[in-house]
Amino acid sequence: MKKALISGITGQDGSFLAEFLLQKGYEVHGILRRSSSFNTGRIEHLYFDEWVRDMKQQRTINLHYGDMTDSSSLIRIIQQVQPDEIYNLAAQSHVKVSFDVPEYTADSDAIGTLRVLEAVRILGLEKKTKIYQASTSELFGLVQEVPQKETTPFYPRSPYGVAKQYGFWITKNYRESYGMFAVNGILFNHESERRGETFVTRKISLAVARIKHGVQDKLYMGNLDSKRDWGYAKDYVECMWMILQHETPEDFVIATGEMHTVREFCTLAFKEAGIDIRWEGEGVDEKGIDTATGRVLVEVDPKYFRPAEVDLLLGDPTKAKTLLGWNPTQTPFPELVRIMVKHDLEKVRKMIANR
Ligand code: NDP
Ligand code: GDR
Repeated sequence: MKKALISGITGQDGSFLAEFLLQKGYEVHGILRRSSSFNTGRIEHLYFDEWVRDMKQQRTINLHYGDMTDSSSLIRIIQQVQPDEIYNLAAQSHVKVSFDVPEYTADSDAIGTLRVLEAVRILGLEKKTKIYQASTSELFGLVQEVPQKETTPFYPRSPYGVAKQYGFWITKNYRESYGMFAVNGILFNHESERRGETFVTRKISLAVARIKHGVQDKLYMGNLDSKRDWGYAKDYVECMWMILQHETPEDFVIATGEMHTVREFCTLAFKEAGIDIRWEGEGVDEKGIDTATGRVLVEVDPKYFRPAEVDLLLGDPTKAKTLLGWNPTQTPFPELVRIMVKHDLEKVRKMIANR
């Protein structure tokens, strides 16, 4: 039985990847960081106490306390688990927040990656353990070419992007220096019903659900013109695994090849909830108005603007399609919006019912 270790297992991608690997028959281990409140909400269904495990004969995940900023914990966990595959997904992953906590972001996202690579080397596991590094389209930042592919030059635009650029290069450097199977998936934005609530798509789907159920008046947004290549997270974790199964260690862009504005996401999300909105005004004065009632449902609040913005991201997934056989259009954009809004309408409905 193959063993996989996932850092960031409690996050959006980590939870989907854990499910995927369990289904593939892996023994799955995850790194859990200490938190004063529960941070296992996305993986509770995969994690039972020992006695429940025995009773149900169910395959479960194994959790280990550790932190990306703590080398000793990473070395200890990797030594204990002796993983065949490490998926390094843990990160301070919020771009705007990285402007507020740049040093911590560099520590966890850049040096944290180095710590994982070094731990594997210190433990002499270079030939046994394959490493997947969660790289990002934020590396392209101020885009030098449209669409972006594996050869497009990087120009990160945030402390997060800069930290992830270090993570990208140190992964490649350890591959070239020590012959390790250490690879980057350069993933474009991917969303789901498990997406963190402060990322734009989930912020919208939750607000739409609350507005529909009458428990929120308005949605305040940042840059509505921003364009992203949005895919479904569940499809993307499969590709992480495929990248590690490829015969040679290579970096891959993973994207849908389709781009939409934040405004389009909003319009479609409201439509899913049966609300048609039209847009009036420009810049900070732009408003999304309910065409049926004339109520203002969306306004712009400059506090959500970023010191430096990434205006557009559009990926070219040709390499992943050709070499890995990955299908980038499994979940088309309207379907992604539908999944998220449907989920949040039900979530808010239940919340109200339980009051
Ligand atoms: P999330 O923010 O949902 O999850 C991040 C995970 O990292 C959580 O499990 C979090 O723990 C953990 N974590 C954060 N800091 C530390 C730390 N210091 N030590 C240990 N664990 C830590 O991110 P996603 O699942 O969306 O993304 C996964 C990875 O992929 C990230 O590295 C992200 O930067 C990258 N990425 C994401 C994309 C996307 O569109 N989703 C696109 C491209 C790259 P906790 O639950 O306790 O907060
Ligand atoms: P991003 O995702 O920065 O691309 O990083 P996010 O959803 O935060 O922003 C996407 C775009 O929407 C604009 N925007 C807003 N964003 C947020 N969060 N809140 C708002 O109110 C809002 N209004 C407009 C942003 O300015 C931006 O242009 C995500 C993360 O998952 C990273 O970890 C990952 O590496 C990249 O995607 C690829």
